[in-house]
Amino acid sequence: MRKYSVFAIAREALRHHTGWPQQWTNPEPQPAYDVIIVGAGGHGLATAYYLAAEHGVTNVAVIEKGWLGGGNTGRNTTIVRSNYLYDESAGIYDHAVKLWEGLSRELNYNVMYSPRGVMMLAHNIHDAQVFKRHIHANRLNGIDNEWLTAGEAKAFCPPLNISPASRYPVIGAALQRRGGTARYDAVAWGYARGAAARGVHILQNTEVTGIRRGMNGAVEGVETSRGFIGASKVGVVAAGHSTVVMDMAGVRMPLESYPLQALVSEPVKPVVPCVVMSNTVHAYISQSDKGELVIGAGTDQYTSYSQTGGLHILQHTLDAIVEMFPMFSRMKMLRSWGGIVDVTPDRSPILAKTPVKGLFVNCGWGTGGFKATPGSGHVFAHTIARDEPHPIAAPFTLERFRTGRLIDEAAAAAVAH
Ligand code: FAD
Ligand code: PYC
Repeated sequence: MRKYSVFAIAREALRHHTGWPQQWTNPEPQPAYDVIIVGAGGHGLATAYYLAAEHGVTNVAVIEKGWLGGGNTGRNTTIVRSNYLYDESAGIYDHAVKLWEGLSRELNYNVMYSPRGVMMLAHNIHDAQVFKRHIHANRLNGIDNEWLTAGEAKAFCPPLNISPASRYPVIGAALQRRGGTARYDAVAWGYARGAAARGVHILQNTEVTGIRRGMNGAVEGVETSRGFIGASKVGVVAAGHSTVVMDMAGVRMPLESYPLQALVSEPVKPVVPCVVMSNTVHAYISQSDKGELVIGAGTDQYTSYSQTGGLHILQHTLDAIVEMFPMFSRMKMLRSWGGIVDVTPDRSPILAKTPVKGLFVNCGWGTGGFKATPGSGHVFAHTIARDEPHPIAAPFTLERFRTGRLIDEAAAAAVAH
């Protein structure tokens, strides 16, 4: 015979006769989380970290369809710089550089931020004029950037070929000394560890397949490959797939997704002391702490969700690298890979509230969002926690594509698209 405790009998009697306490008789469906972040890339994890660390919002889940940091965060060439043209961009990208400077200490995790200098090569008069305009604009915003002659560029990066006989001769360069590189996976893991230590849940191998909205239109949570998970706020940080995820809530995004590729060489002793970029020949190079030359390409010319990209793009990139650095012509390439970047019409990000109550979006970083990771997470966390844009995020709205108040950074994006 089944036995009942005295307490259970008393509880049932109370419930039967009085309906008290409420939660036994009439359970209110409570959202499981205050905030769900879709996407455990650097931006999503940084957002979760700052929600917990700066806003005390710890009932947060980061939901990732693959493994954390396995998207663009784990596929990029890690160039960090803030030499963009417009004041709005200076605001967000230099906010990020300032956070990079103290990030290893903040996270107690070595993110290997290395301000070794980013040098952008000018190959013709137009390049020189564009870069000088950027230098002046940057300085007005308190951001370091300086003009180098071709000889000074070579002194800063000795393997650079500045022969006037080359097909695209180097006639000068813009140098941001505070620019540099950081370690991609350390950034993801550092933010993940910091967020998890404050109570954030990170659910990997869990794909968001739908965004549920209630009768009043507000967000109620997300459908996933493991079932429904409730939340009163959802932040979509799913680079490359932002249109797909936002479509689940009925919000159309002004984005196109393109493959973008990179490759690394066999490791060699230190030879490239800085980051060198050329928008004109579409290639950029640095050297990792393991000794590999890290080389990046332009985007493919067609939209795609393929994490590979055309072989001819890599071929073109290597032609360009060999032209700038003939001494690398016999080096062997070790591996190549691609990521999917989502690009807005003005090549600036969207960091915003949306027309759907409780739904926020952080996307459109295109080919250049790694550098922004700490700044983006920092201001996006503020936007979600306070339900109003952080002043630095305020210009990066969805509405600008309707009003025409664009932030056109195509010339500063650095990669052909
Ligand atoms: P991601 O790291 O891509 O994270 C988004 C996550 O969302 C992914 O992990 C994905 O799996 C997940 N996701 C998507 N859909 C779903 C779903 N339905 N459910 C759950 N999870 C989902 N930027 C620079 O600043 N400097 C560079 O040098 C640079 N070089 C680059 C080189 C290459 C080859 C590439 C591809 C990109 C480069 N970038 C660079 C751009 C930079 O990598 C990205 O802008 C940045 O990493 C975006 O970070 P994220 O956290 O937003 O996205
Ligand atoms: O934004 O600096 C950049 C960059 C370099 C390569 C890809 N993006």
